[in-house]
Amino acid sequence: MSAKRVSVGILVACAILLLPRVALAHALLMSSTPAANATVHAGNIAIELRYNSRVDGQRSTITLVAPDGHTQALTLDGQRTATTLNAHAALVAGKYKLRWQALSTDGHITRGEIPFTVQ
Ligand SMILES: [Cu+2]
Repeated sequence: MSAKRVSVGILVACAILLLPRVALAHALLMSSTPAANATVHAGNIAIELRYNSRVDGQRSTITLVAPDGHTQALTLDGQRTATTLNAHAALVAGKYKLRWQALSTDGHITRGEIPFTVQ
C-alpha cells in the first residue's frame, strides 16, 4: 500500500471520527523545501515541511531514504513556526525521499513521502 493511500485512509478515519467537531485539525502537508520532485544542489540542505495546522515537533518524525534505500531518522531542528517541521542534512548527488510522519494537535498522525533529487 502506498504512503498516499495510507494518508487517505487516515484522513477518512479522522473525518468519520471527528465530524463535525474538527474538520481539518489533522496535519496536511501544504508545501515543502525541498519541494516534491525538485532538484537541489549537493551540500547542506535545509529541510522544511509546512502543514495546515500545528504539528508536534517532539513526536513527529522525518526519515531520509538514501539513493541506496538505506533510511536514516533525521534529528529535527527547532520548529521555525508551530506549523513546520525543520531539519537539515548534508547530501551528495542522488535520488532521495523524505518520509515524514506528523502528529497534529488533534492526536492524529498523517504520513507522506517527498521524492527529490540532489545534483
Ligand atoms: Cu485528525
